[in-house]
Amino acid sequence: EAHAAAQNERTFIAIKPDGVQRGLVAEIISRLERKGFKLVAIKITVPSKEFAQKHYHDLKDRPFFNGLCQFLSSGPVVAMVWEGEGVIKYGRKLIGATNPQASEPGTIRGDLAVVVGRNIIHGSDGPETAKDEINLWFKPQELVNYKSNEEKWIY
Ligand code: RTP
Repeated sequence: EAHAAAQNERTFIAIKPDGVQRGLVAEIISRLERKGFKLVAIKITVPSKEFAQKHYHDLKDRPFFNGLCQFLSSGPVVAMVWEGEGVIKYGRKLIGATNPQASEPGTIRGDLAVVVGRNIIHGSDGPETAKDEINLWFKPQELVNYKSNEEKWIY
């Protein structure tokens, strides 16, 4: 009760084209759902290259930027917003280190991916990027507010 505001924290998580093509959508959603986080927005979309460049604008000076944007726009992406206390930071913990060779077993990338260029999933790295990425990928009316019956057992 006292932490009601904290429970409304939101992050942007996307299953990249490799994760979708490999049939890992349900597996990934399941892990976030079983943890106790709440899905408040979801869609499948093929982003344009321009859109991918906007999403990854912070990385525009990196050598892999072009290939990364090319890849993100190469097929369907499952874009989601997840909600819950600590979801930004713990979401990244569930996802695992950027390079799957360094991701711990038990994490999404540790269990399901092998190389950094095909690491199947993205998660916002902080409150500011979470806000920006949610606004980039979703219209406000695509975010759904609801109470789940399980919340009183999670919090
Ligand atoms: P993400 O944003 O996708 O969750 O990844 P991250 O914060 O863990 O990593 P970041 O450094 O922001 O990199 C974004 C994505 O770029 C690709 N990448 N490729 N050396 C490479 O070829 C390289 N380094 C990064 C990865 O797909 C990474 O997730």
